[in-house]
Amino acid sequence: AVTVRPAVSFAVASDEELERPYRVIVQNDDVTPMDFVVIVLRVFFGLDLARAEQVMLTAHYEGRALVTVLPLQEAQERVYQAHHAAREAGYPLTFYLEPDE
Ligand code: NFA
Repeated sequence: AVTVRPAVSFAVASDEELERPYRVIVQNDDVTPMDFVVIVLRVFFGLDLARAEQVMLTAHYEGRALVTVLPLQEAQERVYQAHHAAREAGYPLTFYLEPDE
């Protein structure tokens, strides 16, 4: 039998790691329009309008805000999609992840 090993094993997370909860944080910037931030929070992270506006304003005034907590893999996928949409629109909107303990 042929055993295939990942060439970069450090980049491969275990199933357990992929399930660990991570905080998705949105970072303020001076360029991305407020309306665009609200749309991204609603479309990619499922926030309702009131919550999306609240999170956007918190980031705007405090520099960053908690968006949601998701398993690592899902968090990574949604951040990737949100970054893709923002770059396509020409905005620097940035999300990052941190382990939720
Ligand atoms: N600070 C941005 C503006 O004034 C709005 C923004 C909020 C951007 C939250 C990124 C995150 N247009």
